Amino acid sequence: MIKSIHKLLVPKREADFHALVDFFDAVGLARGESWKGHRSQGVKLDAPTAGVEIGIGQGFPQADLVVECDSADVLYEAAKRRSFTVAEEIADCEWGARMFTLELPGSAGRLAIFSYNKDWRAKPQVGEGKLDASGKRFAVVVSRFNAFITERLLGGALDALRRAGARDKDITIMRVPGAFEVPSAARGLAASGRTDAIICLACIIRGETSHYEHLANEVTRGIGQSAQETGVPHAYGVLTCDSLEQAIDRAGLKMGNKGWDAALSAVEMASLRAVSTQDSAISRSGQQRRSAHSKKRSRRKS
Ligand code: INI
Repeated sequence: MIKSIHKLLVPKREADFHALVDFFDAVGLARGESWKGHRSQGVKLDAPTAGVEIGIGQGFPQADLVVECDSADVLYEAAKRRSFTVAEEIADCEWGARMFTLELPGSAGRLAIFSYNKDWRAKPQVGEGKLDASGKRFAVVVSRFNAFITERLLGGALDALRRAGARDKDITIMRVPGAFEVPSAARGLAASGRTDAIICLACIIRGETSHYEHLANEVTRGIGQSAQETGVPHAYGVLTCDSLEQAIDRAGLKMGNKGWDAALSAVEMASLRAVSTQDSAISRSGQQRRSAHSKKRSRRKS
């Protein structure tokens, strides 16, 4: 059974290696495992799904690698801000998408980035949030207990918010003593009406006693209750771990950064909230993605 697919990039110069890692980081791929040995080093950057798409005919992107994202326009702006080399400007595609192409650092080829338009008629109505934080206000409640971990979660969350387009002036950070204080602080912020979503960050590590269970249950219940009663999305970035090692893995090492994940959930839920309060804006999207060409074919049939 195949377990994964890897597109291998092996630039000649170390500077290009770092530029490529930075590039794919900026484009929004998630940091996976990395290694450094005597003869080589490497980093894996993961996408939620990957596969081989085989096509024939015309209209395909001229690129060595193609990624689909939520909003090509948002990523295009981010790429410009980072001064990446744009090979093809963003444009509408005949197969119902927006797409642009970037040169990869170190002459490693080209990357095409696209997002499907949300106006395709033949789909069921599905409300879906975008990973676009522009114009939205966020609050991050972060526990000082286990600060070694929670500061890393905070770093991941801020990075994700900024990359999704949030401005620093629209982000409030509230530090609290421990996980137990997170729900009440979040509740106060939600009630203020000045935030579109709240990101709750803490780290609870199992000890010898049942303290852990009580604390974890209460914090989870409190955050959920605040979200449900105020209607303001709360993202759950609380690590509940058996050991410090497990926590470290989830704060930027092997298992990604849960602060980053929570921030993106907050962005999506803030956007979904905006969508669900305007019925007419519910996008007609979300059906299983089909390839560009199968879409085009079915369009022609209809
Ligand atoms: N707070 C945490 O955030 N994580 C923990 O693991 C933890 N443990 O194990 O005790 C913890 N305790 C402090 C608690 O959250 C409150 O701040 C404290 O009890 C004061 O109300």
